[in-house]
Amino acid sequence: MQNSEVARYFEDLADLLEIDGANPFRIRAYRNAARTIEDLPASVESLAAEGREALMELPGIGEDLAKKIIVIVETGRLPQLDELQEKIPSGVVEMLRIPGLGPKKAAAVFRELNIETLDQLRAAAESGEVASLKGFGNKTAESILKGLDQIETSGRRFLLADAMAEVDEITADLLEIPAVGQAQPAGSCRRRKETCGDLDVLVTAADSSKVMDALAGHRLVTDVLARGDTKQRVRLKSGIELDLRVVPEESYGAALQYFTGSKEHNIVIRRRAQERGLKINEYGVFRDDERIAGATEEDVYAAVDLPWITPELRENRGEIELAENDKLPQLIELADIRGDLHMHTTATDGAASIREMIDAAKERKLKYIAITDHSKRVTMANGLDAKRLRKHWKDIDKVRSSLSGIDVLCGIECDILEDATLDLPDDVLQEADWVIAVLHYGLNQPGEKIMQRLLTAIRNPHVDMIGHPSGRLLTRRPGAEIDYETLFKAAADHGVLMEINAHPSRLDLDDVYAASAKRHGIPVVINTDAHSTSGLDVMQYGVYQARRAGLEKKDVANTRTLKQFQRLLRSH
Ligand code: DGT
Ligand code: CA
Ligand code: CA
Repeated sequence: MQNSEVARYFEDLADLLEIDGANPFRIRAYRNAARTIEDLPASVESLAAEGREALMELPGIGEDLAKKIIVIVETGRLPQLDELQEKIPSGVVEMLRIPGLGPKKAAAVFRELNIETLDQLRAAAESGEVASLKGFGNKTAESILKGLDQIETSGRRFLLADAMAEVDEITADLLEIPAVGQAQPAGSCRRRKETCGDLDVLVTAADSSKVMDALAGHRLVTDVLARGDTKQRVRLKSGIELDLRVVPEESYGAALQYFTGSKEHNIVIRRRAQERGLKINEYGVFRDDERIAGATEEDVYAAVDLPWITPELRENRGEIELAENDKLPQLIELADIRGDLHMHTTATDGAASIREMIDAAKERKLKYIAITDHSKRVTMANGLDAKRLRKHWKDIDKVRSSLSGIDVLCGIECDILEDATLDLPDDVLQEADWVIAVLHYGLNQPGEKIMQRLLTAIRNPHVDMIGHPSGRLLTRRPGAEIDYETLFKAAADHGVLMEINAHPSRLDLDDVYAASAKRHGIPVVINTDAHSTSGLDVMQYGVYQARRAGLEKKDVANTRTLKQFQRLLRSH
């Protein structure tokens, strides 16, 4: 069972208890537990197998929660949750997503009007039934209808690459307006989170109405959802929504800090301010009524005795303690990358030839690459059998021997089959310069089977790296059920490297697991998995993910020279 699944039980429990009118402290305890479990680098299932004590070492997990976790892991159920679900239909829980409709109101429409689904709620709001409820009225009914429209699009998340492309274009265009001073994206986009719920942009401007008019008329924008003196919310053609905030220059740093988040990071920063007798908000840092900081982010952090913290780390996962002790990592940068060890050509499902990929890699200043086309199981992609693969390697060899300035490895992306064997025999793999093993099929198999497959690959002496370990596709499909603790232990033992696949819909390993791989001493390799020459440009997103994991240059194997890289492979 994956951590996120276990966490889900507690999130659902908290939602239901809220509708049921339970004690807020209890509700908060469950929400905190959900987050702790979600962010845990180790498998909560393995911890549960060790027993109650092991779980109780986790922050915020007491005896009661530990017992519940064990019950969930062992039985796949939580009796308390079952009871509440009997009592409260799922449609009522969904109502909590409607802005302005809290648990009390959701409970009221359910109990007084017998409404159990969002569709019934819409009908009742339109017919006037909702408005006639005690404490509701016409205004509430209208805002419920608006909220119902909104949640059709909300809850949806967007890939970072898409979100950044849009927010960067809009920000650049706003900066062209003479009235605008500074402008910058904030929120999850600035933190380079793998998916973004909405876009946040901050500007300083002498005349905010000019900025808002320009945004309303921007080519990417379709609707203005709300507009005030300093705030505007619009919807883009892509469906994502954008929050614009216009702030005074003297508040710009404080607002940037506040709206960059994460919320969890900000809560700790605010607490530090309180401990120092200060108040911190989006307008500045104040001692009594006097503003002591706010124009720049550096000033804001300095006011709470911290160095500036890079946005990628602002998740309250230990960065504040590191900053306090002057131990913030020197995070990897795109310019540190020397090689790209995962890409395809026309031999399988790539769009460019061997020669074109090599030339494109040289243009991007890469010093070495591996060409890693698919093995035969991937029939959709015209995967290579032993005979075609050997011919393909000969072709690569011909091209590389006529080239200078870049080294090219003859590689293979070899499928780990559903029956836990590899798609190509050992005598072929042995001839490769570089072997990536991956899961493509049977991702829904039970965790034990998945682990058996991954461990078989890791124990094969010819396998160098596990590619996109979970196989997830962001916003589309979850990854395989992996026990990462076991995976990383085995990889460390056998000297197998782990990939951060930089493709924007993969970013796999994710940030939490990449950090965990580092703790296990496993070098990570960031690769593009390019299927065309322009596919080589996504390296940056993999680097962002690595930065969110706190990785430094030395933690990433393909920052080394090819000689050092190959020595690393042999030493393992
Ligand atoms: P997203 O949009 O779901 O990908 O994530 P964010 O982090 O961009 O969240 P968003 O757009 O709701 O808000 C942007 C930032 O504003 C957030 O990271 C922190 C700050 N913020 C928003 N609401 C609150 C709040 O209620 N309390 C605190 N402390 N900060 C907030
Ligand atoms: Ca946001
Ligand atoms: Ca927002």
